[in-house]
Amino acid sequence: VFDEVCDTTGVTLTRFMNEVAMLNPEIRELTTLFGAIDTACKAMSNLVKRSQLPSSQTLGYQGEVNVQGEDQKKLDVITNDLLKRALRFTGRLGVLASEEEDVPVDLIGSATSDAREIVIEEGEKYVAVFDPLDGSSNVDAGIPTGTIIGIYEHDDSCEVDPECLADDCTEQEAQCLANTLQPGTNLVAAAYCLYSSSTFLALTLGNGVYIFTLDETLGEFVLSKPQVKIPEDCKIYSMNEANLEKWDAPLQKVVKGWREGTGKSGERFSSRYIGSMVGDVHRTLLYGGVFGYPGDTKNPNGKLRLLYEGAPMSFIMEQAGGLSTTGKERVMEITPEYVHQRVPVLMGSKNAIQEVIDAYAAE
Ligand code: P6P
Repeated sequence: VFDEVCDTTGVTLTRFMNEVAMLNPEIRELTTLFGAIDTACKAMSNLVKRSQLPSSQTLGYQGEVNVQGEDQKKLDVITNDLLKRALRFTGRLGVLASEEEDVPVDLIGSATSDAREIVIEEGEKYVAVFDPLDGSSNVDAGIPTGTIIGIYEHDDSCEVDPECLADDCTEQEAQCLANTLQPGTNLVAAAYCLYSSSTFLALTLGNGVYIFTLDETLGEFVLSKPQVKIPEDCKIYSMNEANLEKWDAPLQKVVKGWREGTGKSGERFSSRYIGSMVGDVHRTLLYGGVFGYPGDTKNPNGKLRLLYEGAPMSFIMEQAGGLSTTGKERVMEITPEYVHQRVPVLMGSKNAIQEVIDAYAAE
């Protein structure tokens, strides 16, 4: 369906979504959400760019610590509120969860200070999970940063009695009722915005990956790469090698093989790592390679969050013909037990990731 109408580069994201909605009426509400994401990404791109001006009020720290225990930069808070507002006013979302929020945020109020305040309005069809500004600590150095978004449908699989919302929901019960504990295989859409040499918006609705580039003269995202496919072979790996000695033995073996040219491909790989997931994943998607944040002896589940980093990026990677694994299982098949759960991630070119999977299977 998409190919006939949406492979023409230059088409704007607005027109792309309108044509997809015309051909697929059942996902019309989903395309409305992307109108909000389109606007929010343009606004966040502008905020990131202007944050380095002396006159900017968005520099520095908010003076708060978020649920991750990280010093919240002003930009983290501003972009989180911006994206929350943009999504909220579509009226299409029942709940959303963000890296910067400690529990899923109802759309009626602001961030719920207590899980019991989650209000799930009947009729809202979607749940959004997002990291509003991943890699924000890089902004002050002018290194690319990005926004990661996953969209789930409300599923009524949660057996918790909603009555508990009135008085004594545990956080897990609230997360269950908020439908934010779904595996990546339930994602209906995923997207990232990359604030770099250009501003890019990559998305999948489950039928391939489309990359749009912001044309600032038009003020519109225009389709620049339809039906993106990641090269099956590659010669790039992208991980924080300072942790190598703490990785699992099978992974150490494979990475050393890539370094020395003694791996399956016989090729000697180069290392490229900017320490900003969206930038590293975007390069991996286009040039081929393996991006990873593996688990190690200090952090067995690595650093990246399953719900709003690992799963949405894995969906995009798989839709582009790549693979995404923890080494032992497919990232998209893991059901989160809590909203900020971390997950080891190794994603990218099919043949290189298969080499990792085989090494773990052989241990
Ligand atoms: P390290 C940024 O802080 C981030 O969450 C991801 O964007 C990035 O891939 C990773 O952490 C970098 O972590 O430990 O290598 O600095």
